[in-house]
Amino acid sequence: MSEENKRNEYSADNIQVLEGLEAVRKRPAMYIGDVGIKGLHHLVYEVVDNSIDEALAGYCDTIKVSINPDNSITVEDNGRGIPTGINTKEGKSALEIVMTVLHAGGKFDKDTYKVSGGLHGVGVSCVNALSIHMRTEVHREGKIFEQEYSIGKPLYEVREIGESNATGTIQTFKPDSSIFEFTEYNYDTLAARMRELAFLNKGITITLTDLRSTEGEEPRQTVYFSEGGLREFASYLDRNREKLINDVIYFEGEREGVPVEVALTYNTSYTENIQAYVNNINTHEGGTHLSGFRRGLTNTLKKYATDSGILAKEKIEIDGDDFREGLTAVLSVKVAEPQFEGQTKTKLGNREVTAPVSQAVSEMLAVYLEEHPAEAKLIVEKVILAARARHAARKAREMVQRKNVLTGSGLPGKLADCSEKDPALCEIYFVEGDSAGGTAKQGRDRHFQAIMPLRGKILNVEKAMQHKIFENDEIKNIYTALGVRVGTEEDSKALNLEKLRYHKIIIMCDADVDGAHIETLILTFLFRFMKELIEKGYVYIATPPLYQVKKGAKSEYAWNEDQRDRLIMELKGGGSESSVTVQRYKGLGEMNAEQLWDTTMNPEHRTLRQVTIENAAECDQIFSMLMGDDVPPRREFIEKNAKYARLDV
Ligand code: 0RA
Repeated sequence: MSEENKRNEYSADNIQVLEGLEAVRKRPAMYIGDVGIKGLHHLVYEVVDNSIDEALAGYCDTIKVSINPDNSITVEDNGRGIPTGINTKEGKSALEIVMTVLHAGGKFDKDTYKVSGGLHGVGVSCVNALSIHMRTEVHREGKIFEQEYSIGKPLYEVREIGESNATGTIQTFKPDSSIFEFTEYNYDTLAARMRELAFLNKGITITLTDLRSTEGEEPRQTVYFSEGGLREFASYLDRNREKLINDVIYFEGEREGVPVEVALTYNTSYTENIQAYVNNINTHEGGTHLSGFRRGLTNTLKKYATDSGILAKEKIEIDGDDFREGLTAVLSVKVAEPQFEGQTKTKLGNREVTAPVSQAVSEMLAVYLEEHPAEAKLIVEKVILAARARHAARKAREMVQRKNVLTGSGLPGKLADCSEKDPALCEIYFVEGDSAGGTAKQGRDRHFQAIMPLRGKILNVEKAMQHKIFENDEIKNIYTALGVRVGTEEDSKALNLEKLRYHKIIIMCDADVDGAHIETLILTFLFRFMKELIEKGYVYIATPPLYQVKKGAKSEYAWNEDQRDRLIMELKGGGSESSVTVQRYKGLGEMNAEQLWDTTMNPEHRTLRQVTIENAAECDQIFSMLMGDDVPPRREFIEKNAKYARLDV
């Protein structure tokens, strides 16, 4: 190849590189999911993932993450440092290539077992492309190197700036505010992920520090470190539940070349909480590894129950679900080339993973049951109880359904339905109390808005057995109005979503403590029995205003104290103070139909908060804590998070 050709090829490559990062900026959501609060935090996870990979390769044990005063992020590790030498093919520093070429992350080190992927694994160059400024510092070979970038483009060539006898990589980036809807980081969101990563990768110390506005105070800092890995993760998830057995049953090893780590325990609740991870990514939608887990669990418990003779007396048929009531488990597998499927790409498709996981679970469980007959008996008895409850629940449900057929339309009598029939255009408001329900009925646009008043506190599903849940009037009203089935025999989690009658399900409660409680009760029911509705983004919370500020015929609404005070100032203008009146709304009932429409129901003015599941492991725990038996942690949480608890679920 002539010199000339080589040059051309080089520049062609160059153009492609530019196109690569240009594409990231043009369609950021394709690379990081979205440009909202989630995507913003995703950038951090992406950078931390690289340090975790270095730790998994065995070269790094400390990662420090800081939120800087300007909401930029610094991630520092003590790994080998990204190589800085000139890459002969590209004629550029390896560091520059890692930072500016799409998917160039692990290219230089094929021998190490690199397992990042799925939602993450888009590479640090994506973060760079979406940052108004980024700086990388590398300590390596006794020296310190640096390079800076703006929207992914190097500001200068990699340069040497000093000497160092340590090794490691320090990445600092500031997300581009012209790309992201929000640029303010949430400590608790990052903390939940760092905690999760520490449990999933035992032995790594991850420190999170918030360096923003802490006049006079020490910066907020949390150090995450787990010696026991998933064993400790399972205990952590169950920390507010009552234990059925004292132990966490644990396995770590490799089966058929697949690294598997799994921990499980049982509590006295009726809910199942299995968190399954592939390459440190929570696979909400399950997949082949989860099937393996379930198979291993069911087979081994069934065999034990049969062999031990406990089952012989029972004339009851045991179902797969029965083995998982009160189960808390964490499963983590590493897959070299994961195939992620499903709506949110969080379902593992690799068939070869099922058998190794099933084997691992069977082995560890068989050994445990053999060695702990007293605990084994407790577990089997709980399974039998679950089976009995399930049979009772089916009977109750059949009764309800038969009754519904008799009443004609099958819709609850209290539902004020809308006239539109296309679910995509329809909304349903679940409204606290009959009187607010009446106001909402008058205020709504009946073309597309349906109103379903709920009387007082609905049943706390976290504390009730299944048959009680389906017999409860308000719960019945919720699921019959929605049109979807819950808790079928085959699979309690598979909703018949094609029957869903509304694509916006809006919970509208008073803006007070009782309202918050009812909101949480409804959300708990939806989370436990209709989780898909939340996952698909159909569930919203209405936000009625807290204040009305009035002067003469002029009236404005405020949703918080700042807004209220600003309105008072505005309306006062030069006029006398006494002419401005402030009304504090204690409940929806204090608004008339027109006010309710204007502030809370009119799509042009209202603010709906979409309910999302940010961190599945934390979410389960928050619901069990909020709704469970143990009062002190609940009180503590509510006091600490009074304003945010409802936003974060
Ligand atoms: C490839 C090769 C080597 C290190 C890394 C990647 C590396 C990348 C990141 C990203 C954040 N922290 C990191 N630490 C290391 C080293 C190859 C060698 O030294 O032989």
